[in-house]
Amino acid sequence: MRTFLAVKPDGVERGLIGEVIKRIEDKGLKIIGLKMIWLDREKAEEHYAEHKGKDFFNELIEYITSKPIVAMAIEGPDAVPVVRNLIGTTNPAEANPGTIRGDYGLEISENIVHAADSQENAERELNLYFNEEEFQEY
Ligand code: FUP
Repeated sequence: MRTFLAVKPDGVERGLIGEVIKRIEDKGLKIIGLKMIWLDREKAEEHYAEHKGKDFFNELIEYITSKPIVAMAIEGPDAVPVVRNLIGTTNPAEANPGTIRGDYGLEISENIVHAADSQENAERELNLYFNEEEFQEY
């Protein structure tokens, strides 16, 4: 199974790219695609389309376009739920210690990482950030 993860602007700025990669690799998952990109507003709104109209939407778009992100395609058994468990719950203040958000975050608006929450969203997000030929099978 494949999933999509991104280190968000606060994670990039705080120098947590390596820490996030380390946790994915330590778990035994395989990174098959990796790139740093600076989202424009249009792409950010497409990514977060499900949240359009919510009170935090504008702040979310401003934040996710404020600095580069690091996008990853990850492969492994049950990759979608396994990666969701690695990152922890959405609000870092409530996320369990041992998870990325639980260990490094305090604010819901700056929660360090994003990961797809279903197989359907994983496919959608992988297609948004990568072309199939960019994946390395090894
Ligand atoms: P997640 O899948 O864990 O990233 O969480 P959601 O898809 O529910 O939310 C997407 C992003 O919106 C979160 F990463 C942070 C932001 N958000 C807020 O800023 N305030 C909220 O009340 C909910 C989400």
